[in-house]
Amino acid sequence: MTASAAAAVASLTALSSLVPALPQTVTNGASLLGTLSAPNLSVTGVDGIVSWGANTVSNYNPYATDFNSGRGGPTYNFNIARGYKSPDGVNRSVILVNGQFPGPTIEANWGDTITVNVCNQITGPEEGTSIHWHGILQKATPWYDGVPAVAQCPIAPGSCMTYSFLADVYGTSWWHSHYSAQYSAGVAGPMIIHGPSQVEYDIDIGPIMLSDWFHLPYESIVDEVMASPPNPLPPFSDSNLINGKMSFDCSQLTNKTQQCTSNAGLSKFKFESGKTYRLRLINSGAEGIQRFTIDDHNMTIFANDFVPVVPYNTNVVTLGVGQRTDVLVKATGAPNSTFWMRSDLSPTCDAASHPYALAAIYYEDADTSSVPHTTATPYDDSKCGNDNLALTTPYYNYAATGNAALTQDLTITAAPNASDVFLFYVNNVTFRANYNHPILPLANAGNFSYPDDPEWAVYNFNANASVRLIVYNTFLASHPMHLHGHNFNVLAEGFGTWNGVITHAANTQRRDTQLVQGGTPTNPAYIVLQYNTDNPGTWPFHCHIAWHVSGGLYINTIEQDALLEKRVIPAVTANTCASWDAYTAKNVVDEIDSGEKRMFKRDMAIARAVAGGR
Ligand SMILES: *[C@@H]1O[C@H](CO)[C@@H](O)[C@H](O)[C@H]1NC(C)=O
Ligand SMILES: *[C@@H]1O[C@H](CO)[C@@H](O)[C@H](O)[C@H]1NC(C)=O
Ligand SMILES: *[C@@H]1O[C@H](CO)[C@@H](O)[C@H](O)[C@H]1NC(C)=O
Ligand SMILES: *[C@@H]1O[C@H](CO)[C@@H](O)[C@H](O)[C@H]1NC(C)=O
Ligand SMILES: *[C@@H]1O[C@H](CO)[C@@H](O)[C@H](O)[C@H]1NC(C)=O
Ligand SMILES: *[C@@H]1O[C@H](CO)[C@@H](O)[C@H](O)[C@H]1NC(C)=O
Ligand SMILES: *[C@@H]1O[C@H](CO)[C@@H](O)[C@H](O)[C@H]1NC(C)=O
Ligand SMILES: *[C@@H]1O[C@H](CO)[C@@H](O)[C@H](O)[C@H]1NC(C)=O
Ligand SMILES: *[C@@H]1O[C@H](CO)[C@@H](O)[C@H](O)[C@H]1NC(C)=O
Ligand SMILES: [Cu+2]
Repeated sequence: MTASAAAAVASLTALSSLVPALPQTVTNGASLLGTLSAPNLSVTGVDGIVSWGANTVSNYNPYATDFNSGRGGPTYNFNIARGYKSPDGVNRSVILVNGQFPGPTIEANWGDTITVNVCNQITGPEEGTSIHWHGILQKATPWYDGVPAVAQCPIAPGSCMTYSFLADVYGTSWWHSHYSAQYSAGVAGPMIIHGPSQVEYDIDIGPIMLSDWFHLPYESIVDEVMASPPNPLPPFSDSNLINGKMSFDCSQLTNKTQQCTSNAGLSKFKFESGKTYRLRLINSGAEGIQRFTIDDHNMTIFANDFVPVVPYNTNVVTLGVGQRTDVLVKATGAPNSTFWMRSDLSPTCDAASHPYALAAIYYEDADTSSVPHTTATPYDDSKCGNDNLALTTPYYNYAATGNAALTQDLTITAAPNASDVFLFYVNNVTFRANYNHPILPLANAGNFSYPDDPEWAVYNFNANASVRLIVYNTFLASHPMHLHGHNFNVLAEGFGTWNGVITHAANTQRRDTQLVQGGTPTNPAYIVLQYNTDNPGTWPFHCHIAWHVSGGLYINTIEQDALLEKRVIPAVTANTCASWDAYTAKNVVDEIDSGEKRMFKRDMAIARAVAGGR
């Protein structure tokens, strides 16, 4: 712990009471998350559906069952607009859905159809947007995956788009903007799909979003990331939030002109002695690996991402960006007790100025403004990766089916380009989005030739029935690698060259995001992933660190191209391109960023002005 970070935690624990200095509306807008009024979620699903129909337990395997409840599902309206919020007491410009930070929680039952009307009301300045439903397979609707330049054009300023998709898997996830690093400005929220559970618990305490936080607008961070030297360091996050809340010590503020209030307020949770709780942990941050602990309490992990696992006990949960873990916690404290819940941006793995997030847990007889005096659980911070693969076994067997039909090596490198801008490369290609020509409609029309090749970074796997990705990371920091449209089996991880040995070959770890550790060109770190290409579509595979995506650490995969050509894409996709084309015809686009981002000239002017003031 650095001296200043320790001092910040000490100043909180030294308080005589935890009374927030700012109202919830100023820190989090219309969101209730992190307050004692946040509802517990129903343990019997939306509308109290306790029985999952005629499904037998083996049919609960979400990856072997195409389950449609046939009962429709919820509709949400998302209005995306700029605003100002002070989640940690520092007032900054944000972009929010319905004025909420974190954004609204989507809740549905397994097999329901989720409909979301998304309207882009981002002005001053305007920019595009698009929402990705992280972890949803989108087997019936690959065009609703929400990645601009892939499944659709960005939703143009002033336009709306309706997404409608099956809740085809169940568990804990989140939705977020996939336009550049826009989600780190606040465009993200939980997505809970209720389904069968292999464990029992009394209370579902709901989503717990863990996110690093920056005091600058995301555009200026992207600008810094994409700038030529002297800017060799990654951007350091300024805070760490639990459900969008943490208190920042204003004496630590680097930009003294920013409006800051100390003791803004922490997230609070209620426990009742003797009960068992379900916590849904989500790393919704931009960069950092989170280490989640609760003082004097152990946890039982029973799902990773959308994959139920054989329960195992731990005292720390590690989450790379994009990952989720469901845990059970036994409320073993006395009725009058209080404890700290903590999430640390890993001191070993992350670039964080104030890495320690705190929230308070109050048992039923405790005073809910009292300050916990408990001690942090020590943990092993040496591995910038996930729990060892040998620890994790999917609850439903989903072994990789033998040797894959196609093996694709993917080597991650990082280097300055000819203009001295530091970029990431996968097999020597740094990705650049072309928002006006998404590859899904092109592939559907039989067009697999890309005018700007190789920068669209497309891997067409054709009709190969399964694919094995061997990802070698020669960069010193780890990457949370996320595949859309699938959960993959994780066959192995290590350093050097994979020797072909599979961990738990009969039933390997499985999820949609997996950390590959940091490596070097001579001793790269690797992960070996395998999946069946049973989802004709265009599926991005990328690092989930916002700044690394901006730097081009991203590829597009196409699978079952012949089947994809036979599908009928609804007009809504073409409509996004019609309005985006009309918008960009009137607004000059300046391509300063190699990732999921095209900045407009005036965004750039603002970003440069902000950066210039430093
Ligand atoms: C959630 O459940 C806890 C019991 O664990 C209870 O004390 C609390 O009041 C509930 N929260 C709400 C908002 O009902
Ligand atoms: C935050 O800053 C904005 C822009 O300066 C200002 O309009 C808003 O009132 C500030 N918020 C608070 C709570 O002071
Ligand atoms: C947590 O688990 C460890 C290992 O099983 C055990 O030693 C420890 O006492 C447990 N702590 C609590 C608070 O239950
Ligand atoms: C909690 O209750 C125990 C047992 O009655 C008592 O010893 C302790 O002082 C109480 N603690 C607080 C914070 O009230
Ligand atoms: C990338 O470039 C290096 C250096 O030119 C070369 O050795 C390597 O084979 C290339 N890798 C791929 C996958 O093309
Ligand atoms: C394929 O699409 C690209 C991008 O829109 C276009 O430039 C090219 O002409 C198309 N090729 C064919 C054969 O239609
Ligand atoms: C599998 O992929 C390889 C390499 O891209 C390709 O040559 C082959 O045609 C593909 N096989 C099928 C059945 O599509
Ligand atoms: C280097 O990358 C930046 C950012 O993507 C781009 O603007 C610039 O044109 C690139 N330089 C060269 C020589 O390709
Ligand atoms: C400092 O904060 C002020 C007020 O939010 C802002 O206008 C300015 O751009 C910031 N400067 C830097 C260098 O971040
Ligand atoms: Cu990365």
